[in-house]
Amino acid sequence: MVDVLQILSPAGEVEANELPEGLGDELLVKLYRQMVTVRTIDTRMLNLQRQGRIGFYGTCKGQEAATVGSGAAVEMRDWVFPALREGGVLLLRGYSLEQYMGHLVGCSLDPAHGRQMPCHFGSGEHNFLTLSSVIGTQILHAMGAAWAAKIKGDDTVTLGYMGDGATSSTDFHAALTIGAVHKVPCVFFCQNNQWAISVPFSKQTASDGIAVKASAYGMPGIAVDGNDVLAVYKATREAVERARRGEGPTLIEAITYRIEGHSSSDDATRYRDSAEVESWKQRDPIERYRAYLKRRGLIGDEVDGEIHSSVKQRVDAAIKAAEAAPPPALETLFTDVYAVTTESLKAQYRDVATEDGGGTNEGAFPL
Ligand SMILES: Cc1ncc(C[n+]2csc(CCOP(=O)(O)OP(=O)(O)O)c2C)c(N)n1
Repeated sequence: MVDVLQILSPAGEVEANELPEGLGDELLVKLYRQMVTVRTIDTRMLNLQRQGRIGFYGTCKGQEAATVGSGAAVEMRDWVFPALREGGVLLLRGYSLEQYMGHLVGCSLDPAHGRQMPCHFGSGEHNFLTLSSVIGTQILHAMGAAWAAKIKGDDTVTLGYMGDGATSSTDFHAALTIGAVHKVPCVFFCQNNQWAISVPFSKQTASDGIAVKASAYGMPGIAVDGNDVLAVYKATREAVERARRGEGPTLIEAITYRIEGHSSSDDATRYRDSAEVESWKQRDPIERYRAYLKRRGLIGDEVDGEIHSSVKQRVDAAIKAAEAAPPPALETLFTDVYAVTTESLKAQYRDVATEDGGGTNEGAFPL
């Protein structure tokens, strides 16, 4: 059995001197606020989907520590290549709640102008690729971008996420092989949430976890308690620093659990035992971290209540703004195609604008 890095005990205690470097009081509380934000959004979004107000959603519930802890360990100049559940990392990087809700609603606040599958956030401005539903592809992209950075002499690191299911893809093999051979500055981060839709981890691989696979590729492999935000932060931070020093990639396996169904289209009660879900709920990453922060005196009931209510207010306001916003402007259908809009696209715009009266200025191309 491989050693699993853990800093926070299940009761939320930390041994003296075990706190990772660089984690000051402000960042400790920020991590908590961010985990609460992700949980609040997920709960609301699943409800909104059930009410028919958004089309599709996949939650990160249970995986907040793995997501937020790893996302906080990279710098803004680094690039993130998410898998399916890392929208919270994009929020950490400054993407607004209005953009987040706008994307889910598909309105004019959506930076993708409603032309992306819902719950597939991305933003070039935030060095964050679009969430990847095509399982495994982003692992190669993360490796390739890191390799490019190395060739160019940038000191940028890439963080490539994947689920346990993605480790069975050929892209995983290719990315880790090439990444280790060329010592690229990439951190491969596997969120082992025990299920790939209805396939349990025991059917995914017969190996003793994912981290052990790293040694065959020629890189360090770290197994970490994915419900322990401090351990996740430490493991990722060290891997990022190692990559930045030119020492090559690291594979991190965060051992965690997907509490909800795979997505809003899934009924997980069809294939897994509720007792298993209940046992993981007992290891809730937010409860555990809250116990630690309270014990340290960094938050009390009052501050905790303030965090929850301010997050709720901000989420409510963002939903309201997204639902009130108009659809994306008609001309974006044409202006988003090429850097410079061609004459034939301008002519098509004029036809459509005249036909449906939806253009900003009938007959004239707006840009
Ligand atoms: C290349 C490819 N194969 C199959 C699918 C169908 N599919 C969608 S999600 C999923 C499971 C993903 O599991 P995992 O990588 O563990 O991520 P998780 O959903 O658990 O976060 C599969 C097989 C897909 N989207 N892409």
